[in-house]
Amino acid sequence: MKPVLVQIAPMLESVETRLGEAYEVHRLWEAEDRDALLARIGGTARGAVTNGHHGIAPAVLERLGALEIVASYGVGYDAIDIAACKARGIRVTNTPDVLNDAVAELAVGLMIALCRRIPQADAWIRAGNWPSGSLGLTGELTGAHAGILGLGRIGKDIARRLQAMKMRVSYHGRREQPFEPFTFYADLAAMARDVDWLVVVAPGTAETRGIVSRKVLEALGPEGALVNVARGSIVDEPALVELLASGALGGAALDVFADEPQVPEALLTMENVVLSPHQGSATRKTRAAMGDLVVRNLAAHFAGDPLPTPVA
Ligand code: 8YV
Repeated sequence: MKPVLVQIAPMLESVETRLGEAYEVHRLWEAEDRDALLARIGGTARGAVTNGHHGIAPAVLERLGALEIVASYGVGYDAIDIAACKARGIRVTNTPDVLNDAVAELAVGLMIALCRRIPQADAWIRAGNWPSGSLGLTGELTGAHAGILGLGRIGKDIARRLQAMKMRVSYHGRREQPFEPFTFYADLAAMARDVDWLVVVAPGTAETRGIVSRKVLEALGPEGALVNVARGSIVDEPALVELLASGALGGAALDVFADEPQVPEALLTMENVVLSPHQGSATRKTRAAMGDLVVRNLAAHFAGDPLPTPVA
């Protein structure tokens, strides 16, 4: 008999096919009556598959009495109650490293898009404006100073790419990393004051909630820009919107938001903002690698082998 899995959110089709071959998969998000499905499989589902955005709701976790493992298709596990899983002996896995390049690439792409006004340029040509005018001059990344909030695995990949763009790179995090060739700031607001770009790539935790505060955004200032490829919860979003509108903050390139998929309406009409719908890891190659890790974690668990990438 195949082990029973509950799948909480969609994944790449090829990964779903592999899961279907090895497990009896129940697709929770598609169920007409989720309550009824949970009642039916609550006593037999040994695994749950989810993603970084959906995680697993406490009310769902509670209903799955036979759960042994939650395998998440993403690196961030802020939407999974790790303590509750640990208390019940439920293993949790994520997909670190395989998405570093894709997320770093998007971070740099958003910076170039914002700075060189690529979305505006594209829209301007499409609107037939070129024969009768000029788009005007833009800023440039070369020579500018970037501050990375969270010099973890993805943060380092962003930092290296920004160095290749001939930028100066500093960072703020819980601790100094003396072997990294970037300047450490113990104080986030002090770093924000000194840099042109503040790049948020820290994990979404209780500690990082709201640390990009109004004070930090004001320190970044009218010539500064915020980039967020991590979690919306890290930034005071109402303050961000207000400061962008007043010009007290220069610009923002955002892949993540506090209440996804809702985006503050005011941002939609702002010229100094580039928006992206949480696409950091969303490439065919990276999603396939993430899916492969999910499949391998589950297979290891059910074979009684060590988990490739356990969180808990
Ligand atoms: C994805 C992410 O949005 O890895 C994460 O933490 O936020 C993203 O890679 C998601 O987990 C994939 O569905």
